[in-house]
Amino acid sequence: MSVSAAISTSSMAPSAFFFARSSSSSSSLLASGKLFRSFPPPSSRRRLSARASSIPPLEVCVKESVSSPGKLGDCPFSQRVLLTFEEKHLPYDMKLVDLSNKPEWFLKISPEGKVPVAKLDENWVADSDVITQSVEEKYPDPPLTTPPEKATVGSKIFSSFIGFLKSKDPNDGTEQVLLAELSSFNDYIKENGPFINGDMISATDLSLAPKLYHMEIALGHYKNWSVPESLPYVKSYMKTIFSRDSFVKTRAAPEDVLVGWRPKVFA
Ligand SMILES: N[C@@H](CCC(=O)N[C@@H](CS)C(=O)NCC(=O)O)C(=O)O
Repeated sequence: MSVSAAISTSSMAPSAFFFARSSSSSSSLLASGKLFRSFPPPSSRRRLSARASSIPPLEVCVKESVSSPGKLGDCPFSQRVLLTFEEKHLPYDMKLVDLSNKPEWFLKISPEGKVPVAKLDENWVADSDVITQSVEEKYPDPPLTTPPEKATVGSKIFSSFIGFLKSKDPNDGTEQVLLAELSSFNDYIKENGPFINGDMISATDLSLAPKLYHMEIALGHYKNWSVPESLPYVKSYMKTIFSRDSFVKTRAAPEDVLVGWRPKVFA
């Protein structure tokens, strides 16, 4: 059994296996310097190294893959938190949780049985909104705060996507609702992009991008649908964020995304 698989099925308290980490996890890559071969440039490389060695890895419980146990699964809220750690160059230590068979230690720290949960200042904190806000306060550099007036941009896309995905009637208007949300996002990015807060990626992008990733995979498969060519700014926004190093390192496998949404499609 791999170390990660052992972690995900263990009944030990997380602190008991604090050092038993997957060799491919971000913090060990940071520690070994493997991430620095070609990127980022040398100046920030030094800063990153110093930071990685001075901050102990943040513990975070995330969903385990269903198709490949021992790997990261398909929770967009977990990815949002991991993206925040990556963009802030914070080392972290993932605990993979099998949500179909939740271990006792996990239910103790997450009574609602939900991921993500992160340990901040010795307290386990639930909910990606709360976690990312607390991380921003504790580690403000680089800043990821989205100005309040821009923080709701794109916020209805996820629920519109789910409405369309679940719909059994092609004429019930759910596709049009999604298209209207995407269209207004397209106009916004055209005017204000490339990111929601302009030139720099920020917290709202990190919340929205995993949801757009799920939308692309799930609607592509279950509805043979894709973002129309008439919305080029949405398409380029997705392409830009999906190809970012932080996103590639934290994204779910497409097969997990499909398995994850299947019950909603066939409910
Ligand atoms: N509002 C929460 C939502 C978290 C959530 O719904 N997580 C899902 C996985 S993506 C979960 O843990 N569900 C419990 C389960 O599947 O048993 C957040 O932003 O963190």
